[in-house]
Amino acid sequence: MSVKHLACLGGEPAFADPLPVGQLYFPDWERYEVAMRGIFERQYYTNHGPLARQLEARLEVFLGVKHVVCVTNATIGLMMAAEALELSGKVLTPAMTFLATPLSVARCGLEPVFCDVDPVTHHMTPATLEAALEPGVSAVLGVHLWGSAADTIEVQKWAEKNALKCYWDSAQSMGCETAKGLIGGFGELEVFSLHATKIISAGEGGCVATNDPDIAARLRNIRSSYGAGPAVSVVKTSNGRMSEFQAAIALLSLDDFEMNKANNIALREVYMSELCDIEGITLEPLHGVIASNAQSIVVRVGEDFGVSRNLLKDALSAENVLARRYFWPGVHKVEQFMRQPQWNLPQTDQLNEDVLALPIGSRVKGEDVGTIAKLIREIQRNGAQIG
Ligand code: T4K
Repeated sequence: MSVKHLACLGGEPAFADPLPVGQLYFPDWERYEVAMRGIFERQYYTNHGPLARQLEARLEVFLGVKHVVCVTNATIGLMMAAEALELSGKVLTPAMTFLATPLSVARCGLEPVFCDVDPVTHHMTPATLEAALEPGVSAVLGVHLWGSAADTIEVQKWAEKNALKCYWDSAQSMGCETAKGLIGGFGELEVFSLHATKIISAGEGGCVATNDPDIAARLRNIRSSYGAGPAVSVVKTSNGRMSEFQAAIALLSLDDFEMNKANNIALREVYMSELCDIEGITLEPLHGVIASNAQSIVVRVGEDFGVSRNLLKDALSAENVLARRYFWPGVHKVEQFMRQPQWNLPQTDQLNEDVLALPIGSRVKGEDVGTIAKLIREIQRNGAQIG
């Protein structure tokens, strides 16, 4: 594949079809068809059916927790979590996250308070939490990004010292492990996404993991009045149910987790060797994990690259390489969450300007990574014309 003539300078795109950043793995049609046939034969389509229950049992083993409650998506799971934990007032959470994190808090009538992150790991620390703590905070909502992890134990210790509840937005962290245990069993509960862009996918889906039977019972009663198990008193119920169709896809995706993880790791290695000599491009290492799902490739675009991060993104996009600025604008810059005086989050601001997620997952091949690296070099070489 030739990258002689960049598409942003009038050439043909290097890729005929878009290369997205998400995992976007779906099993072979034949396996999917068998699973769907079973649902149609049983004529049981949703409301905590046999496949949703099977998925919960398998995820309990996979995540090493006592209870998994499958839900429609992680955003709803996070909202149900705040209700199940009976939070009030303010929730302290990093601004370096996807919009769903603070939205889930605000949707429950709570106020998100943003903390900064460590510039190297991109994650919150006791020091960044301490700097942001203010009266009225009742809980910490931790976030793990990119297949890395925050220091769960230190964050929890800090939360306990300040008499705060601690729960985790682990939307991106399915199948990750820290030296202190699998992601899933930390804090009061952890919420995972099973969106199509994630390593285990239900197309659209999520789950909440907890070791606390009372929290699990509240979550099941908040999720639905159907198949909830013993009724317990909850403030509100909702509809966060996972359909049998979603559960069927997630079960097949779970079967193939190791294969998809190995594919991600192999692609990551190609990226490492292809990008290592490009001045101004740094592939962010994985932090805080002894095993990662490796589901994201995140680079920092430094000034010495010579082309701005935004121009690089646009130039790649013209080649059908759909790089993403996770997260831009920062959630603290979104109107709903702005404050006066403005949030003082210099490390998050910097990362929001520098970081770019590159394609990985089932649609990407090793040779594609070579082409992406060549494109990045070409874009750098032609910087004067592009900028
Ligand atoms: N907390 C955190 C920390 C999260 O990262 C997320 C979600 C959540 C909470 C909430 O989880 P969910 O409620 O979604 O379960 C994507 C994902 O939609 C979102 O799940 C994810 N995080 C976020 C980081 O990224 P977008 O809007 O940036 O991209 P999206 O979904 O439009 O697709 C990405 C690329 O893939 C595009 O180039 C289009 C392509 N694509 C996407 C889909 C879904 C396809 O080609 N086919 C597809 O079916 O949000």
